[in-house]
Amino acid sequence: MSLAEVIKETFNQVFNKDPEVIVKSPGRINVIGEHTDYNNGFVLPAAIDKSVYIGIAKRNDDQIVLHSIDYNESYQTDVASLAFGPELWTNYILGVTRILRQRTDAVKGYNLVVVGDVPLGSGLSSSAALTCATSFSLSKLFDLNLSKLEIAQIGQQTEHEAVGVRCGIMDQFASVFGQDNSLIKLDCRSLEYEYIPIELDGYEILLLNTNVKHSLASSAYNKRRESCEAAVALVKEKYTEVESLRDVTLDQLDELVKPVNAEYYQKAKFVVEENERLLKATQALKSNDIKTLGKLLYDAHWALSKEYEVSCEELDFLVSTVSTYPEVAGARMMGGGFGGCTINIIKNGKSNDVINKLSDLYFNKFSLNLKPITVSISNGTHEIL
Ligand code: GAF
Repeated sequence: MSLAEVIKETFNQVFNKDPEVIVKSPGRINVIGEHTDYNNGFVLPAAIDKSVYIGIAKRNDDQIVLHSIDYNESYQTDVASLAFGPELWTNYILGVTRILRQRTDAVKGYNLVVVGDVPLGSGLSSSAALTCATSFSLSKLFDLNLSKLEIAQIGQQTEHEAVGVRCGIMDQFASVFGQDNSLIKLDCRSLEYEYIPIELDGYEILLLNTNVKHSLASSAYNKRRESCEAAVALVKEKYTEVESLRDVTLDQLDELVKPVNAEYYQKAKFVVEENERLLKATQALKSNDIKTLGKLLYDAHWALSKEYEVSCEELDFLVSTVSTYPEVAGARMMGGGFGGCTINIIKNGKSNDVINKLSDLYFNKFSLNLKPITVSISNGTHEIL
C-alpha cells in the first residue's frame, strides 16, 4: 500500500470520511554549501524520494484534530487558542497554522492525518517536509493561494517561532521547489535559483546515517549564527554597505575581525570559503569533473569539522574512512551537523562494497548500526489527490 493510500485508510478510520486534500512534501539532500543559507550565500540542495504526507479535510466547527500514524498519537485544540501540545510534531503543524491565522481568518477547524518516510533525526529535513506539507495543504483546503516561496518562508518562520532554531531557507526551499533529477542552485540573498541536472557520469550518491543526533544541535546552530552576525557587525563598522557574510571578503575579515575575535573570524572565514567551494563545485558538476567535485566535498567536510566545528566523531570517522577507498570520489557531513548523514559520491555499483567494508568498522568503534540510505532526486511539494 502506498503512503497516500495509508493516509486515506487511516483518515477514514479516525474521521469516518475521506480527506479532501492529500499532499506530499519531500525531505532534501545538499551536495555542498552548508551554513551558508542564513548568511545570504549559496546552497545546492535537491528534494528526495522520501516525504511527509498529509491528508486534510474541513470541519464544521473550530476544532483542530491531528493524528500521526508514525507516532500513533492524536492531539486536539481549537482555532482560537491553537495551544501547543507536548509533542514536537503537533507544534510544527500548529506553528504553521498560527502564522496563517495571523494572516487570515479563512483558516478554520480541520482534521489532519500525517505519515512520513523521511528518516527522523537523520538530517534529511523531515521537519521542513512537515511544515511545507502543512502550509501547502492548508492553502489548498482554505483557498489561500499561497505561492511556493510563501510556503517555504512560512516553514522557515515556523522553525524560528515554534522550535527556536534560527534556520535559513534551504530546507524548505528544496522541499517546495524540488525537481526530478535536478539540483537547485539557490542564491539565498536574491532567492534566484537555477536547476542543474544531476548527471554524475559513472557515479552514484549514497547517504550513510550515523544514527546519532547529538543534543547540542539547536543551541550550537544558533550560536554559530550569532558568531557570523557578530563578524558582519565588525566589518560593517568600516564597510557600511555590508549586509551579510555574502558581501564580505577574506581581506575584510583579516583586517577587521581577525584582530578582534578569533572565534568570529574562524566561523566567518569558513562561510566565505564555503561559498567559494560551492561555486567551484557547480562548475565541476556542469563539466562532469567528479574528481574535483569529490575533493571539494572532502575539503568542505574538514572545514565544517575543524573550523565551523559542527561535526562529531561518528561523522569524522565515516568521512576519513571512505577517503581511503578508491571507489569513493568524495564525502562529507550533510546538513546542520552533530549527527545525521554523510553524503558520499561513489562509483556506480560500488555502494554495497562500501557499506560492507564500513558497517563492521563502524559498529566495532561506536556500537551503533550504520544505516545506508539510497535516494533519488524528486519533485517538490505537490497535491496527490
Ligand atoms: C539546517 C538548517 F535548517 C538549514 O537552514 C541550513 O542552515 C543547514 O542546517 C546547514 O546548512 O538544515
